[in-house]
Formats: sequence, C-alpha cells, structure tokens
Amino acid sequence: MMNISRRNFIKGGVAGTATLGLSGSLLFADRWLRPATAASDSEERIAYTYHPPGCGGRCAYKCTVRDGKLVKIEPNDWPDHRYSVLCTRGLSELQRVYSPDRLQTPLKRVGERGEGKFVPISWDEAITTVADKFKELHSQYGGKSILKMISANQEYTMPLLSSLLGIPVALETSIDTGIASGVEEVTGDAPFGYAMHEITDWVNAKTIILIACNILETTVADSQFFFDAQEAGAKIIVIDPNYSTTATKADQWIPIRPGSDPALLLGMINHILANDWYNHDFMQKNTSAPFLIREDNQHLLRQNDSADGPAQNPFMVWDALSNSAQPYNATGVQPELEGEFTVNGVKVKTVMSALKEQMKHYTPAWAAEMTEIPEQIIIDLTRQYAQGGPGYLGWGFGGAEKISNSDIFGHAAAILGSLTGNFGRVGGGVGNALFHKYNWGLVTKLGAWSLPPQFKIPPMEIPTTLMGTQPNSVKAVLNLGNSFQQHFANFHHAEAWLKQLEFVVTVDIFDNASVAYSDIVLPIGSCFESNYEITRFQVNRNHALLSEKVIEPLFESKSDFEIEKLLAARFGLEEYMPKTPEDYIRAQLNSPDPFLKGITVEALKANKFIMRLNCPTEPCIGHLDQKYKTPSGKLEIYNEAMIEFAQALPAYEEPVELSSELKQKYPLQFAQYRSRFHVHSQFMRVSWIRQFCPEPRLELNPLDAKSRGLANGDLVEVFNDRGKLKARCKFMDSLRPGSVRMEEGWWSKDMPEGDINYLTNDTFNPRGFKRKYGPILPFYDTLVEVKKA
Ligand SMILES: Nc1nc2c(c(=O)[nH]1)N[C@H]1C(S)=C(S)[C@@H](COP(=O)(O)OP(=O)(O)OC[C@H]3O[C@@H](n4cnc5c(=O)[nH]c(N)nc54)[C@H](O)[C@@H]3O)O[C@H]1N2
Ligand SMILES: Nc1nc2c(c(=O)[nH]1)N[C@H]1C(S)=C(S)[C@@H](COP(=O)(O)OP(=O)(O)OC[C@H]3O[C@@H](n4cnc5c(=O)[nH]c(N)nc54)[C@H](O)[C@@H]3O)O[C@H]1N2
Ligand SMILES: [Mo]
Repeated sequence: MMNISRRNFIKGGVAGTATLGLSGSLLFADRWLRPATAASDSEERIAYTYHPPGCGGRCAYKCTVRDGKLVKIEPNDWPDHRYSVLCTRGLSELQRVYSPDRLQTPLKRVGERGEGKFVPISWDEAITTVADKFKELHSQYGGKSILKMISANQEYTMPLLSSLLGIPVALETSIDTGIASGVEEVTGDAPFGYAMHEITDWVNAKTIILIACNILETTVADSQFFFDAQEAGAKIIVIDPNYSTTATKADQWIPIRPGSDPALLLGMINHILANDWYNHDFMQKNTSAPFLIREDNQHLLRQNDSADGPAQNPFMVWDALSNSAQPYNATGVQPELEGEFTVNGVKVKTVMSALKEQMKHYTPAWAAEMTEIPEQIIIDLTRQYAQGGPGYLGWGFGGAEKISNSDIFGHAAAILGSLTGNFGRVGGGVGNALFHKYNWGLVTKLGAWSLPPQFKIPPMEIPTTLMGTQPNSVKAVLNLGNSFQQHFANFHHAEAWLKQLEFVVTVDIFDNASVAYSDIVLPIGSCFESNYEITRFQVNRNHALLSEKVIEPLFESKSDFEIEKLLAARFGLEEYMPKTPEDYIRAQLNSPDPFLKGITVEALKANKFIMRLNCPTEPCIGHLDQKYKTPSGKLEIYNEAMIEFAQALPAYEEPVELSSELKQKYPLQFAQYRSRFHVHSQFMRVSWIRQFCPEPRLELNPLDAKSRGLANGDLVEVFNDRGKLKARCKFMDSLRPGSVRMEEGWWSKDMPEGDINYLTNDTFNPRGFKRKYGPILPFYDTLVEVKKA
C-alpha cells in the first residue's frame, strides 16, 4: 500500500522527488543522501510512524527505509498542517536507533547489584527465570509483592500483565502532581493540572502568563501557537528566575526568587480583592465563595448533620431575599457573597469574607519582599491579568512544581482564575501549558481490550520513595525504562532499597543507569522496530495516529508487547491477551464515539496513518458550561481537607530546604532543567546532539563563580549532606545568581563522579499525603555548595 519501491520510482522518472526533493527541510540531506542516490538498485520504501510521548510532541514521521535500514525521517503530512513538524531529537533518531548503547541480548547479572556486570543469556532462559521468580513470589506473597515501575516516555506499558497478575503500578510516583493537587481540589475534574484549554485557543487570549514554563524547549512542537498568539496581540509574560529561551521571546520577562512563586500569586489575589477588580457575578454563581464557614470548627455549614453528600446534605449560603441560611442549590436563592451571620446559634461567615481576611496581609509590598520582584511590577502584572482579559495563567512542571510549596501555588492559581472568571472562558484558562494535553483527543472515548472482572490492578501501598524506609510488601520490581535513576531524589535511599530486593527485571532499549541494578535485563526495540506490521496507536492533537513497522527488530530485541505475552503464557493466561498489537488497537477503535466515525485501521493505512478526528474545528475548551466535578458542582475554593494544616485557603509557606538554616552551610540552590536536545535520560549519547551539549555541566552565574575562584570550564565538586557529584562548570549570565543548575537526566557513567539525584531533596511535605495526588519530590528545593575539584 504505502510502501513504494525505489526502483519503481526511478523507472517512473521521479527519482528526484524521492531523494533530494525534500532537502530543503533537511540540513544534512546533502551529506547523507548523496552516496545512496548512486546506489540506484537498492530497495527503498516509505513507512509511517510517530514519536512516543516524551515531550508531548508525538510528531508523525514519514520514514525512508533503504535496504532494511532507516535512512531518513521527515514530518508526515497531518491533515491539519500546523502539526507537520519535526525536531532535532526526531531527526537524530537515525543515529539513536543504531547506537552502540543499545541493549542487544537478554542479560543476567553476575556481579553485585549496581555493579553492572552481566552475561548474555537466551530469551528462553531469561523469560523462564523471570516467570519462575514471579510465580514463586506470587504464590508465596501475592501480586502485591511485585511492583511494576514505568518511565515517562512509554506508550505500551504491559497494561494487561499488571491486571492479569494483579500487580501494582508505579508511574512516576510523587512527580509532576503537586500543583495539580492544589488546582484540582478546586476544579474537581481537570486532568493532572493541565489547562482545560487547547493551546490553539491562545490566539483568543489578551494576556498569557507563563510561570516556570519553558515551553519553547519543552513542548517545542507547539512553538507556533505561542507566536500565533503573540501576533494576534496577546501579551505574553514569562516569570522565571532565569532568562529562559521562552523568556527571550516573550513580551515581558519577570525574574523571581526561586521557590517564592506562591507569594506572587497571593500578592496578586490581595491586590485584585483590594481594588475590587474581581468578577462578583462569576464568584457568586460558579464558586463556593458564598458558602458559609462555621466559626466553631472551620468546616462549611451544611443543611443538617447527616453524613450524606451535598445532594442530601447541601452546603448552605446566606439568602439575601429571605435573609436566612438556605441550601446553595435551592431554587430562587440569592446568595450573599460577603458577610457574617448566625445560624442556629453558630457564627458563620462566607468563604469570600474569609478569603478577604486571609489575603489581607499578602500585599504587593509583602509579595515584592518575598519574590524580589519590584512592587510596581507586581501591581502592573495584576492589573494586566485582572483587567486585560481574557487571560491564560499557565505553568510548566519545572520550577514552582518541584518545590515543597507547589500545592499552595496550585490552590492560589485556581483562586486567581476564579476571581477573574477565566475558567471556561474563550481565551482564558488556568493550568499546565505543556504537552498539548487538552485537545479533542482527550475527550474522545476509545474502546478497550477487555479482561474478565477478576483481573484487577491493586493500588500501590506507599510512594516508591518511601519503600526503603517504611514497611511494604514489595519484593521484586519489573522496571520498564530508567525509573531507578530518574524517579528518586536522594538516590542513596533508593540504592539501599534496590540492593535488598529479591529480584529486579529491567526492560529497556538502552544501557541506561537503571540496568545496573537489575538481575535480568530484557532488550526491546525502538519505536521503529517490530515483528508486527501494525504497532502502536494514539489519539492526540485532534488526530488519530497509527504506526506501522518501519524496520525489523535490531539485534535480539523484542517488544514490550511480546514480553508481556510471553510472561502471560507462562502463567497460563495467554488466552486473555490479544494476538497482535493490531487486535489491541482494533479494540480501542471499536467505539461508538462519533469523533472516531470512519477511523479504522484500514482507513488509517489508506491515509498515511493519520486522520483528523471528526471533531469541531474550534479549540477544545472545558468548563464552558461552568459545571465542575466537585461535590457542589462549583469551583470549591475553600478546601476542608486542609483545615488541619491551616491551608483551607492558601497560606504562604517558604520552600522547606531553600529557606532553612542549611543555607549558611550550603548557600546555593541546586535546580535542574530540561532542554530541547534531550528527553530526560534519552538522546544523551547521540553525536549529532552531543556536539551541542558534549557533557554534563554545572551551570552558574559568573558572579557565583568568581566568589569561589572558579574559571569557566573548571572541574567542580557539587555537594551537600546527602551526596556529591563532579562536573565541569559553565558560566551563564542568563542564570540567576545564587542558583546553580544542571540538565537532569545525564547518565551517571557520563559524570566524572556521582549523580544529580545523589544530591536532590526527597523530603515529603506531611500535608502532601492528604493531597489529591499525594506528596511530591521537591527536586529543586535543594541546597548545595560548589568548590573547585
Ligand atoms: N533530579 C531530577 N530528577 C528528575 C527530574 C528533575 O527535574 N530533576 N524530573 C523528573 C521528571 S518531571 C520526570 S517526568 C522523570 C522522567 O524520567 P523517566 O520517566 O525515567 O524518563 P526517561 O529518562 O525519558 O526514561 C525513559 C526510559 O524508557 C526507555 N523507553 C523508551 N520507550 C520505551 C518503551 O516503549 N518501552 C520500554 N520498556 N522502555 C522504553 C528509554 O530508553 C529510557 O531509558 O524524571 C524525573 N527526575
Ligand atoms: N525537550 C524536552 N521536553 C520535555 C521533556 C524533556 O525531557 N525534554 N520532559 C517533559 C516533562 S516530563 C516535563 S516534567 C516538562 C518540564 O517542562 P518545563 O517545566 O517547561 O521545564 P523546566 O526546564 O523543568 O523548567 C521550566 C522553567 O522553570 C524555571 N524555574 C526554575 N525554578 C523556578 C522557580 O522557582 N520559579 C519559576 N517561576 N521558574 C523557575 C526554569 O528556569 C525553566 O526555565 O518537560 C516536558 N518536555
Ligand atoms: Mo516530568
């Protein structure tokens, strides 16, 4: 079908189109296409696939395969051409697929765990060893003794095996969910903190505020929507301690003291309230602002004392018409937004009144002191957001998210969005800006491969970070990806845990740092390789994307799917597995959702493996109906679950480590970041990329270097009480003095000594355990000192 032999092309006299016609989009075309042009009788065909999530790009690829080898990657044509893009990492897959760092055969550990000594074994021996050990643990201790850990960049994560064996799944526990908790306890239904506004809606915004969000590097495939919005007249303001790539393109850059972001938001709330710049009507109709708080126990007043939910036992408001307390959902009530009242002898006040009181001392002057942003700039920013709407208030997952106070940030952001009526408003929006997460694809209901109801995934007992120190039933880990090196702060704790486990299996493409801690290592193919014709499927960016096999599996690699099937078979459960990935995909496409009408495997194949959903042309926007999935159906800005922590309304709290006495000993913040060249620990050793970032570097402002007698490029030691690493330093004027940083993800074996996560902070905020998504790892809430090594 879509496979075109190159010979036929030449016969047809269109060889130029097949080879050099697209050189305009390929910098290297001249260099690596020419020799192949000469080899005119080689076999050439086109195959279609797309990049796995990683940066959320999911760029769709048209691949040229010559004599079985992947030789060229171009953007596929999306029906919506705005998505027909490709980045440096996508192009570099040509090198990564054939990299010497590939795992080639199954391996068995022969040295100590962590030492990295292995011998190759056969697939049969590998699968037998894993299945036997899993069976033994399963029969002795049950499925809870095996934990499946998954890295971020994966699509097919052996989901059926977790259900079939009843084993818990750890997907990035305690990572990227801090702000999400704070926001979604208010909104009830947003998906993990992402804005429920498709980024294509940014053109309708007048003001866009991006806090701790380097979208031009971290969702680079969406860059054009940033510039489209700017051209359409939106003012884009970036708040970042450093002069980031995104800051360089913004209309305004506001530097901020690291970790103090919640103070900025609280200062904005204060100023909006003080100037009466808030949307009274929106607060009254769509939020819990008129609900009544009891003075005696700080809880919201309900109609009666029964323990039933708000339908039977609704929250109360003060009705202006009857001058009495009435259920918030009673017909005809006119709730007072502010005031103090007495109901059945209990003193109450509205949430709005309590908010005004609590925000009173967070003045712009106070916020200026906390954030080190001049007061006038905070005032101007607040006016711009409150009066220059519609406005989008967005963030990333670095910075504010990776600090112990991220939940407070989320809560405050949701209140700001409420006060300004920017929820469910065209051109508005509150939430994470990355990954193009919110689009019609997210509201498309896919079918699923179904398993009988007895197969269930049990919940995790505790976050992985605590497994080394708190009792739990995990004795073995099935690890897909590089979770060990990446998913733990204060890695010494994790190392101790990993070393005492009974059994560890890692499934990956590359010989990354986690491999060394495994007993058995199973090599899988890259996203281009498969033993099946149809391999993967996704709905994203308003399109359905299918992937076919591009090349045969390299070396002895198999796929996650094949391994899942082999293991299921050893447990006698093969009958529940699909025969091929295509069967699984057909089950997903088997759905009555009208967005999927006409989208089948056959139709996708006939349309270059990509079709637009039958969805509206307008951007996807949530909450347009002002309905929320909270108990009351409104934005619940008062959070009763946080009363015991004095955070029912957001109260400022400094970052725990950054503001501690440790600062005397370790005066520098140690932050991390991501760049457009890598995806976490991936693409680290690809030479086309390595030429731009040849080694891990400790980046610091020349001022901090000078006071320590360091010269640019010196080998330095970065250390604190948790650990140390060595790396060469790099001066950067764009970095805020007092804060040093490294790009996260570097492999330990590329570090002269140590590892980033030997230094990072793994202290959980106790409040986090009561938050919607649990506690987070405050990776950037870390102090260090730096000296010449
Ligand atoms: N110090 C510090 N640590 C951090 C962060 C930080 O800021 N600072 N950030 C954290 C954040 S936000 C995140 S999201 C995590 C990300 O950390 P991870 O989730 O571990 O992400 P990657 O490093 O991209 O690892 C992906 C791994 O999966 C493998 N892989 C790719 N595709 C497949 C597949 O289909 N199947 C299998 N079996 N393997 C595959 C890749 O080869 C790679 O080894 O790191 C966290 N760690
Ligand atoms: N190319 C690429 N893209 C990716 C990824 C990748 O590995 N590579 N990973 C994906 C994943 S899983 C994640 S989590 C995201 C992360 O994506 P982002 O959140 O955009 O990226 P970061 O570089 O971690 O941090 C964003 C910005 O926060 C700033 N910052 C640091 N501390 C503070 C602070 O205290 N306050 C404020 N206001 N700003 C601060 C940094 O200077 C930086 O410019 O990227 C996603 N996209
Ligand atoms: Mo992340």
